[in-house]
Amino acid sequence: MSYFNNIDKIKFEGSKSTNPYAFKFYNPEQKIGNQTMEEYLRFGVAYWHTLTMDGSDPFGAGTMVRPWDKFSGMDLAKARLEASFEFFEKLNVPFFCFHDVDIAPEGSNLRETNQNLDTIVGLMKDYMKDSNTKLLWNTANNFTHPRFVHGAASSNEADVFAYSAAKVKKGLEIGKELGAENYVFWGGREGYETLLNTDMKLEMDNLGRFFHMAVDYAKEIGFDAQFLIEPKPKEPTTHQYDFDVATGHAFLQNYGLQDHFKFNIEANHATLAGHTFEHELRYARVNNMLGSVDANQGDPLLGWDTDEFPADLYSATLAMYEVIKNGGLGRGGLNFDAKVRRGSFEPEDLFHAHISGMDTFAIGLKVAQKLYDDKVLEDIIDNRYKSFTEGVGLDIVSGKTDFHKLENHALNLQQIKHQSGRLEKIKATINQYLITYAAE
Ligand code: XUL
Ligand code: CO
Repeated sequence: MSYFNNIDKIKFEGSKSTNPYAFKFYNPEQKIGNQTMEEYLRFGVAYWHTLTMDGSDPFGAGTMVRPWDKFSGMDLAKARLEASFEFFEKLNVPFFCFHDVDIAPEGSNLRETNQNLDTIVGLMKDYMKDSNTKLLWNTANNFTHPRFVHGAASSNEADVFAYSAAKVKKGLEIGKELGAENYVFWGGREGYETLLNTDMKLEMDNLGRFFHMAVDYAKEIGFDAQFLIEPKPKEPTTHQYDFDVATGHAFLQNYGLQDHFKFNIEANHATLAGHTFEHELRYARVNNMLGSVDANQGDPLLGWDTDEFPADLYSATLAMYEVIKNGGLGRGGLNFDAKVRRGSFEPEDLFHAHISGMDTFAIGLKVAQKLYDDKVLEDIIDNRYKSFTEGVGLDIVSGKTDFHKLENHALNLQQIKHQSGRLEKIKATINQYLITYAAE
């Protein structure tokens, strides 16, 4: 059966095309540096937003009109699965991602839930045989069900810790079965609401134990995916243990886990943490911890995790600059953890949203590559820090000085010479590159 029968395969038609069902900037075969756009961008569809969720928000019911609405239970799961591969194929997208509960309904107990998962995963494997779309990552939803009311691996209830472990164990088995490139841990309820009833030390220690057990089990079954922590500062909990990349990095180091994980960085989570997207990417990159990206954007006027499709060219350019400097995303990719607005309820909006997101990041990639090739930011930064390449600066960075010598240097200074940061000039250059190279 066809779910999107009025839409054909989306092709690249160039920046002048007026066809809404065409890529204007994303040309999968175009070489950027030494990789094709498809290889560089590694786009993924988020199953939950595109196939599963219905557009409900804390104030209103679902609005989405979907061709699979008439089904329920396992029939609904099967219909969504069939629709998903039609969607991936028509969008020509290389990857997808899912939580366990996105693809199969929970049963009345864990055994039944696992049986449902087995059925769908078996079918999914068959679809994947005839498809170019691969699994970027899967994960366990350990936050929606009421059993996770006090957390999952950081719950006060040991039974919930065990239940969460069982779900991740199953997730790792599924990831192996489907050849997932990565496995994601987003600690939706791994945090706390109030310290008044919370043993913070035990919760964090347990979370550390949980991650070690996951690493051990993946090794035991020979699942070699890259493990990713997805930081988020709040929502649903008030305080989350993986607040941002820096906090997550410190956590991993505290618990001896830093060699087993990288980060999956989401733009909207960065904003919620009071950072820019590029800050989080840079922090991860310079610490060799950049693994993958959840490409979306927030609404600064609302301030919550609105998970909008990315359309901000400036932000996408600065994000892709970090990806290029990282030498690409390796086994990671750009997963659209993004949903169409509640008012964009027709199935065709799913295509418009993804086309727009893919074109946005294609422009970001092209412009960032040109900035990189022309060493626009490199030259500015090299020049700005040149005091550390000679004299006292070189002594500082090569560890050849101490407070005595530095005091002596400072006492003998006649005058400190500053140079302008030239921020306005830099921004004008970035605008010039955006306008000039977006469509090349
Ligand atoms: C929630 C979020 C999740 C993770 C996977 O804000 O981003 O969907 O990406 O659990
Ligand atoms: Co996400």
